[in-house]
Amino acid sequence: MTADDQSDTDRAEDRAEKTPGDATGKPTRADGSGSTGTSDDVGDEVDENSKHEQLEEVRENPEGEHLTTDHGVKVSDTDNSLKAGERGPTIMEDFHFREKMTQFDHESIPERVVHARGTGAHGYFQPYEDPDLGEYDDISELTKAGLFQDPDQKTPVFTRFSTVVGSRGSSDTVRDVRGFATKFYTEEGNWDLVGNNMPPFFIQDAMEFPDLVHAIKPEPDDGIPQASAAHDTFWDFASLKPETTHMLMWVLSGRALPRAYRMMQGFGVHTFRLVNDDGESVFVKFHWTPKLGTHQLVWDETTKLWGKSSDFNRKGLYDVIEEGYDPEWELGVQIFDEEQAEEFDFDVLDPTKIVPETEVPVRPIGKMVLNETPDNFFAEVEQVAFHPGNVVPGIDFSNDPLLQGRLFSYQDTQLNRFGGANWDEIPINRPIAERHNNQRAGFMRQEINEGKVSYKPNSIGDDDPQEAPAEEGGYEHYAEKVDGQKIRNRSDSFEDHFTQARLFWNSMSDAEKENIIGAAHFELGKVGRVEIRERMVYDLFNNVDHEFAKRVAEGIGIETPEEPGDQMPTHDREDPSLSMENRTPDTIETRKIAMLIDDGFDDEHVETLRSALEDEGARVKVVSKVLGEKSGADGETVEPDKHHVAAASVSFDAVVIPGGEESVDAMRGQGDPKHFVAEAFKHYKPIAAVGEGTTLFEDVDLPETEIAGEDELVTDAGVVTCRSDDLESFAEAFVDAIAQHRHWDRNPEEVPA
Ligand code: HDE
Repeated sequence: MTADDQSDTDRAEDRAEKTPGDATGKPTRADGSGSTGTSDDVGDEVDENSKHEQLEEVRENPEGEHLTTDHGVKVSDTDNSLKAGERGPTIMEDFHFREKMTQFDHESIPERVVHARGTGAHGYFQPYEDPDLGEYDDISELTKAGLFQDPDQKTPVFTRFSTVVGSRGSSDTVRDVRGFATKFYTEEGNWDLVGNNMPPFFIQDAMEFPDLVHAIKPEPDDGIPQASAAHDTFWDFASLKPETTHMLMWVLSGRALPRAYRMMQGFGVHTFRLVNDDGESVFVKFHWTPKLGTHQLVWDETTKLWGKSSDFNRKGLYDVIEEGYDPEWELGVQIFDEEQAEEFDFDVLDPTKIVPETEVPVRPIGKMVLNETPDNFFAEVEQVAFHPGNVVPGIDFSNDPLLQGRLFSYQDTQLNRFGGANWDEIPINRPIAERHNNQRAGFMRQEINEGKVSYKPNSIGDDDPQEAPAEEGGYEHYAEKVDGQKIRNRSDSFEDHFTQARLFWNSMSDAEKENIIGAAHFELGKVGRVEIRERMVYDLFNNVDHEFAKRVAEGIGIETPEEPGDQMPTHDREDPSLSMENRTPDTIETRKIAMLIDDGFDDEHVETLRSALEDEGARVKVVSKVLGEKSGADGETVEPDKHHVAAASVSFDAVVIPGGEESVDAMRGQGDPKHFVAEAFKHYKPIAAVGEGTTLFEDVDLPETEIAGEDELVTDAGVVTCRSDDLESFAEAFVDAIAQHRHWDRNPEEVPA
């Protein structure tokens, strides 16, 4: 079943199944009282369902009900405004018209100034049970944060993924950093881990952020281009700020074109602190590692997706959850203390640097599973508001000047988006931990606080609510000693901008290097001013790697540099964890496979392939020229999921052509299946054909590719063809080819797709 055809009722039932409830589907409290949870009564019994229970209180379902006004009056006619006579003017008295139109006029709120385009899902976080998986048993020595302590406890989360630059309606698959923000509703309050899918950042100080964003956003005079860095102002800024170099290498790589949100790493970026019960602290970097591997799209594919499936990543997340494949990430930490930090050849407070995994390995400490899509995109995804300053006891900040600036900006930006300070009361933002304070007022106050006093100290209300000492869970900031002169300056320890950019370059495979060069050709090729292209190559890239700089120069019409730049480091260090090719687990779970058929398909081929692929967790979609039942040569029938006008190879991970003379002959006479195969080949995707299906591959003429002869099974650079009866071996070879994701050892340049 696809997301499109699952009704709201089914989804309500799904939720009721996931949430312990009574016969009406409404969740009941763990104590069986049936009362819906408010922030105050969920209290200390946090489990996977705690947030659902709280949200249930505000869920509304119109099934079988009358239409009413916002004030609960039943409406008799919602199509005709109240008029003085059938052909007369509309009357002011029409309260239903005024309410309906006022609501509509105010439907939009300011979009996020960055990260406007995104999607989100609910789920849970759970510490790992098995100490063998890491140093789980040590975590209480490192942090007192409650959510990490009990392997039986599941903490509810809401995660929002986003692009950064584009506006709310822009395409999903642009070249950009992706946001990866998670709100953990812990019993000690909300913790927001507001990260990205790349571990360094462009700039070192929050003061530079407005300039960075102004440079990368559409240019202020003509408002062009949308959702793209490929224009003069961005590269002008970058070329004058060598500190951007390391991040630019990531942005030019496949990391900026994620295949899916569920196939993307996440990083907290900054160095944070963990603090234990004794007030001792260590530094920490947070990492999310997707269970399904880290995978990318290719550039030509992404640009086609802008038109054919501009919601590609949004729909991808929604569909897999609705189809029952709940994506999972492992949370890991890199832990190091101040002494170790001093030994590194970079400053851990500098957010343009990573802590290489070759220096400090990542320890797995738990997992996050996303298992429920939102019901109301606006109320949940649009209104969720993150803030890196939302931390719980046991998690603390470092002095990273970018992080310090963020601690102001996020609180401030919500005032603009929500028009008031009570955004934390909106259901999706509201903690499940108890909360009591002396705030009572402001726009859209939701809570009705009892009692006479709203100040401290007070004697009238026994001085409640009381401050909590650390032993009772009160948040105490880590008592770091700070002593210095007021100074507006950059530390010398932030000066080296090229060592890690070179580490990244060295760690790439040949194919990844070619992708980076191709991306630089596109991005800088869109820059009109030659001096900007020159600065990028001579001042930045030539200080990363001389060969790289020469290759970029060759494609953008500037002289190639003769010598390496004066600041080019000479090290040849590599960190294997940086290459996505080393992050390809042996699984095809959730991959979307197109099976192209027409009437007269080989029934056995279709049946065997479908079950072999689905057994491995792939999602098989049948594509045909038109919708409506197709009959196999032996009489089986299949209902296609998509027809040619609505299906494109770019929406799939792989394609397979089963045999059946009549079916294949029909497709050989159609342009779309041939284009489908050629395009998938061009994008390095696994493609497979069996029996007569192989003749379609011969028509397409795939360069330098061996196709199976009589009785053969051949795999050549991800092209699997079979003319033997051994369907099982064919399916196995295809599954292996899909698991590799993309086949870079292919030469698709001549393919005209
Ligand atoms: Fe953000 N960022 N940011 N950012 N950021 C916002 O907050 C900001 C930075 C990140 O899904 C805004 O609610 C400053 C780094 C994500 O709702 C805003 C600086 C990282 C999201 C803001 C940074 C991020 C945001 C816009 C430099 C990775 C989307 C709307 C000092 C660690 C969260 C909003 C969501 C959103 C400011 C840099 C990640 C304006 C000033 C570094 C994932 O407050």
